[in-house]
Amino acid sequence: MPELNVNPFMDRIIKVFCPHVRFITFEHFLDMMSVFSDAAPINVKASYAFRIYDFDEDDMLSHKDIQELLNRLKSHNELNQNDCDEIINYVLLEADLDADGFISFPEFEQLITKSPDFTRAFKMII
Ligand SMILES: [Ca+2]
Ligand SMILES: [Ca+2]
Repeated sequence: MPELNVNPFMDRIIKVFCPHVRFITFEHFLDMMSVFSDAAPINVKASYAFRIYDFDEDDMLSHKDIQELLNRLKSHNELNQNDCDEIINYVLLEADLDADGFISFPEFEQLITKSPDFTRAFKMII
């Protein structure tokens, strides 16, 4: 699976899909592939994406989580810190409906369902 080896989220993907094993089994692999396929319901994709992006696993996406997400993508994109801050602020503004500074799963899900580009973006990032 060469494309998984270069994936910047590989450690998170393994953690989310196979939390108790050290190696990916074939069953886990099939699970992963079914989530990444077009047929998977958007709420299933959203739930996996949320857990993958919640790097400190506190069930909230914070400024720090989004920064980490962007850091991992940086090797693929030319982003400076100003661009990152702008993106983070924009994402929080769009998604943080109750303005507590964090994106909860319901807020994330809502962001995802109103964004038609999400499925494509998810397949691209993961
Ligand atoms: Ca978090
Ligand atoms: Ca919130």
